[in-house]
Amino acid sequence: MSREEIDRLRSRLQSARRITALTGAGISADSGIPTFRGSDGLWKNFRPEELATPDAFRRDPATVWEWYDWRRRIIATKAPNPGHIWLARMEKRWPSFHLITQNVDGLHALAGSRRLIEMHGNIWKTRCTRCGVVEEDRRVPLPIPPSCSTCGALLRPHVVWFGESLDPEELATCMAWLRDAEVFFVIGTSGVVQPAASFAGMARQAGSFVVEINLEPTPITEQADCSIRGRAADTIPRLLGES
Ligand code: BJW
Ligand code: ZN
Repeated sequence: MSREEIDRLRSRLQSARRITALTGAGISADSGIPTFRGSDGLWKNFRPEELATPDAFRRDPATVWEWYDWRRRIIATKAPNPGHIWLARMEKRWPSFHLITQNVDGLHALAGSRRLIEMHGNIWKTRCTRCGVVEEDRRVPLPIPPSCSTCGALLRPHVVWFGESLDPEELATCMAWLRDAEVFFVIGTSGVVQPAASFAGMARQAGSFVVEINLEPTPITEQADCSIRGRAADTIPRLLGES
């Protein structure tokens, strides 16, 4: 993207009042957390689509928990990067800035974002398969498989797997935020997992100016008004920073 295009986008941001951003694994890749669909996303030759499902958990909860435990060990050593930090700062600069993330790593909250929806849940929470109690659990490593401190039944990660519904209230709030946005950012997502993959199209249809930030072209690219090729941790500060 040329300097003039960046300047035009920066001035559009200055005058915008309502901004929403959707993030995916690419923003946390800059903190050293593997993405899902790159070769670094593979774990013991399983694809995420084979592990992030209720069927896989029913068949073999220990293997699914081992994958989550592996990811928790990695995430526990990582910190928010300038991309997360600048998105958290946007809340202060724009009274109507909202953030939607597909990531379960908790790094946006750690960076200070509060007007935030973690639409696929949080890897640091567990949910009981019998009594449904949701608890924060930061043990690293976990005993595998972990069991409920209230009723003793098997715990599962408090995340949304393929074939499961998102929280309907949270989804309704996401829809309101994206329809309302004058500028809608789509950052570091491959744009293949629904319903998040449809958000850019919906925002555009509702009149938003859609800006994609990604290392590579994605199915979102053709729906975006502006597509920036680059690392999230460099590009976000470049767009929002003072210089
Ligand atoms: C960088 C970078 C850097 C790298 N800087 N960029 C309609 C049509 C077809 C199918 C469906 C449909 N509706 C529902 C479905 C089924 C399914 C689905 O979408 N399937 C498709 C794969 C075909 N969706 C669901 O089941 C969803 N549920 C639902 O819709 O309920 C209603 C319903 C149910 C059943 C039938 C119909 C309706 C739930 C989806 C839940 C997804 N869950 C996961 C796991 C969460 C827990 C966990 O983390 O373990 O969420 S899967 C995984 O993918 C995870 C991620 O959040 C999600 C998205 O991944 P993301 O973020 O895009 O990561 P990557 O790795 O794919 O991409 C990284 C990108 O970053 C790349 O583009 C890089 O280039 C870029 N990048 N470094 C900038 N430094
Ligand atoms: Zn229980």
